[in-house]
Amino acid sequence: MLIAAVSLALAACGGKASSKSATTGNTGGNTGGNNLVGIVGPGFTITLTQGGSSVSTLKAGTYKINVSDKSSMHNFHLFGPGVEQKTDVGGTGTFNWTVTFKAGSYTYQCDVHFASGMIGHFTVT
Ligand SMILES: [Cu+2]
Repeated sequence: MLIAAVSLALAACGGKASSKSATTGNTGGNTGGNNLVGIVGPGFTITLTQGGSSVSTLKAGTYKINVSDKSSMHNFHLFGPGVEQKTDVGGTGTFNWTVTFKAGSYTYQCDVHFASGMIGHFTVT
């Protein structure tokens, strides 16, 4: 009886969480809200995603960014109005940044290889 009730509760929760995830683009692994994921390396790639999709526009506000720097020859550098955050080129690791975006244009890049295409842009409105 108790087990059945718990299973029902879990099933109800699961359904709710997945429908919320679909509408907000939440990555699910974080606490919810404005969560972004930045990854650079191990190859010559750099990405910034929200809910698995590349970020092209965002609403102004405060965001949490989980950054994974997977290469000691690249870095993840995010900059724009009021924001200046970067990892070390020679280092690796995962980092949690909290940033506040204002209306304007933002860039994320590898400082060594942006001219080779390791660069992305998005607009905050
Ligand atoms: Cu690089």
